[in-house]
Amino acid sequence: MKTNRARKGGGGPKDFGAGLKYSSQHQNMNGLEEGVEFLPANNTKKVEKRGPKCWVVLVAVVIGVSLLSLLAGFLVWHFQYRNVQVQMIFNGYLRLTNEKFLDAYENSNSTEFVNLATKVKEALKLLYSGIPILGPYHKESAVTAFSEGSVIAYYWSEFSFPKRLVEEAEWSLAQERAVTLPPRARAHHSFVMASVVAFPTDPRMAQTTLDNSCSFALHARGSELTRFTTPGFPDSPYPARARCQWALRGDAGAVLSLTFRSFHVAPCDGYGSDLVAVYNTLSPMEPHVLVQLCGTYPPSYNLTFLSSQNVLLVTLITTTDRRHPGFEATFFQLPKMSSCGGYFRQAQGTFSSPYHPGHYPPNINCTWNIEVPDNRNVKVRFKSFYLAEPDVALGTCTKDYVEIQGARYCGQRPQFVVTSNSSRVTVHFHSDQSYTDMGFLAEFLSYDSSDPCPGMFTCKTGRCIRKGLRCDGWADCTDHSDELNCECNPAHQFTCKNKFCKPFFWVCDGVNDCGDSSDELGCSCPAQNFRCGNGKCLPKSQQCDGQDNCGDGSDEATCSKVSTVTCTKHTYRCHSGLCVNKANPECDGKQDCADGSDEKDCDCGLRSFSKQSRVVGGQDADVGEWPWQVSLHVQGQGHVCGASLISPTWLVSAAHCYVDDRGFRYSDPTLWTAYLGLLDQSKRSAPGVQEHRLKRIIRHPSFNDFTYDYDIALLELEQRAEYSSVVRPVCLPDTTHVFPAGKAIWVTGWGHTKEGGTGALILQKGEIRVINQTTCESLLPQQVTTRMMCVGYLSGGVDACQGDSGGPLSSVEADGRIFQAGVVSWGEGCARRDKPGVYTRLSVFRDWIKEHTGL
Ligand code: 4AZ
Repeated sequence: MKTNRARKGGGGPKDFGAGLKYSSQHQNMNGLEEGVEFLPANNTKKVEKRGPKCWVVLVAVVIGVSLLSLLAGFLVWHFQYRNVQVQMIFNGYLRLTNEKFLDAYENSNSTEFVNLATKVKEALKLLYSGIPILGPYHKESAVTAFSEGSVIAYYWSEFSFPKRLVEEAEWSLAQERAVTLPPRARAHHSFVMASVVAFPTDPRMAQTTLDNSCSFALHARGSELTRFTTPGFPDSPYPARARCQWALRGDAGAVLSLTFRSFHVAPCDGYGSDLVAVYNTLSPMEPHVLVQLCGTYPPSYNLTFLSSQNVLLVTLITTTDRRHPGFEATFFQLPKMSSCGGYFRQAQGTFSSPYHPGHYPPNINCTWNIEVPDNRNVKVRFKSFYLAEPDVALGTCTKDYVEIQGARYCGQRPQFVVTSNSSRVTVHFHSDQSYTDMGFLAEFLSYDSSDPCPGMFTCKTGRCIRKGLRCDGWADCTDHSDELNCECNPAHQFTCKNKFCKPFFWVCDGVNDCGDSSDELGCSCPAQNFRCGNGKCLPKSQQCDGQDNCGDGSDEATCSKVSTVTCTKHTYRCHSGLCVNKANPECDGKQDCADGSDEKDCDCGLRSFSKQSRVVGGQDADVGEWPWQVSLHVQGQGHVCGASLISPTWLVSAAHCYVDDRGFRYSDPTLWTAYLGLLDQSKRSAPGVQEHRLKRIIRHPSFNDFTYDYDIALLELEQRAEYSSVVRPVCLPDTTHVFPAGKAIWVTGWGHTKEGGTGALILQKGEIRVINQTTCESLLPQQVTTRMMCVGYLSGGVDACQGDSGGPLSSVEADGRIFQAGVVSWGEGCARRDKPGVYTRLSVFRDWIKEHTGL
């Protein structure tokens, strides 16, 4: 039940509270006057001498006064609170079973509309008058629209209830009712209303508050797209404090498909933010809402919604004064699906929820009966799965779900497999009346029951993995079943307390690899000691004392009180020359330096799309998701390397990209073209993409073409880049900036999607983790220098590859800002196990960058 209903009159809980307080104070004062006035406060003896009689009188008076207060309080509560009137608007719909729909009913100014609306209003009044909990409190009703399907009338009714009756009334209005009213004198038939229901309305969306200039009715034309936008889109922001609605209709028997093509509303920040809602009816009834949207969505995010009948209502409530362009949407009608689901009698195939990857419609049930050849079993693999609804507890699946073999699946799930022990399986999909999602894409396969994964290991989830991955310390099965019941190899594996096996070099590396921390036990320092990042033990008293006692700065990195300390190579130096004992204080939204220099030059590391999409079937990046990513092309060769934008004129890249090779002069800036704001290599002239020539290439003078040490270059653009929603700079980390082991970082690029493969057309993104430097050195012996860092997964799978070189490693830091942690440099192959990618550590080069660019 919402708490912010309109309150009529001056009553309500707040007033009640104040009233009670006042009356009890008043009573108390009277009482105290009698008891205290004659007793000087400092004369305790005198108090004692007055004896028990006086004391009893005083207590009696206080008790009496308290009782009186209680009684008064109760009366105030009874009259002011229990009887306080609460004004409520309910939105509802009802079906007129024996009326024919006329086109004129779509126009609320037509005589036909007005006549039928009057009849409905009278009927509602009559209906309410027969219900004791509603009748006396009904104030007014109005019909807002009619739609087809016999005739559906959408209406609102206003009530003014005593507060104590609200819940009962709400319940009563949510019950479906049918009413037959007797024929009127000149009418030929009775007036039959079925399915009369209503629900409390967000008071901000009550019809009475609707701005007529922002209320639109649109009817789909054939199967053509009809476009609509928020007022002023895209040149001016939508109005502040607006209440807008778009009533969308199609022909009888059709359903509607609505797509938001562009969506930029104020960021979602809880109740009170701007909100767009889509309803599967023409009334803003919460139980029929399909989606509530706020914030910004990149264009690649699927915002297509299907209705279950021929109407949809889109509403916009704005409570903020923030300036945002709003949305652009299109809709069209299509014939209602006669059935969904089906019969498959084949060895393999695919199926999906209706309209996938668009949002499936509400109120739908589909069943797929799958039968593979008799001697085989069947398994179903869900490749993408989005059946999430707000307020559904994980594992309960009470709303939308997929049911297979008695088990229900819902929510958002990574790829999973359901296996059947027979040649048949039935998959049932159910969506309820509210909130829809993108649904699922599934494939079914037949397998030999005696050997479900020929030559491979079968995870308990049904997935097949290479036999060599069993008991290797990495959970390759999502349920860890490949790492259960293992005999660890004592030569190179550590046995965790929970019996998992992990490589020895992960023990005491500061990362809980076992999951039960047993690999990190016994590594700690004695009591009252602090363990440095480099493993050294120090007395706790030396932590945060302003001295770098560890030698790696870790004892001064996380101190609750930021203070000015002696400068070391691990403390951040403010412009004033003073140092602070806080890790990564730059651009974190808090001023740590007295001169504010840690928060200066912070126009970096922010992307324009506040809402990032879920990854659907792959790792394609979204437009504007990595606005500092640059693609460097060489004449006649296309994309060769990546780079990152750090200012309007400077890019950071890898030195090895600009070394002359086999007679080709890669060091010549005139051969290169930089593409900024690019997502798809095949769309280099797409809107927003900027093409720039290079003026200068500065390779690091210490770059070693054999070891790839100092693999960094600065590229100067001939013309200034123009910042936009898809072109923005990344933040550069200070020399002292720490990207700790285990931190998740993103790598992006158009490089090969597998070793020896081909480059990607769409910018790819992959989430990888910072690997401890000692582990990095032991995995790539004699090859790693302090200018390099390993980032990736030792299990392999996600990595940079050929063509990603020069591109950025983007790390989301405090305050949501993105700092570049590294530059893609080299690796032993791509995505191999125990061979993470190697990156140029950018923080090492902060001063060198400043020296050459002034940044
Ligand atoms: C390359 O050739 C390359 N796996 C870049 C990164 C990695 C391997 C190769 C890391 O540009």
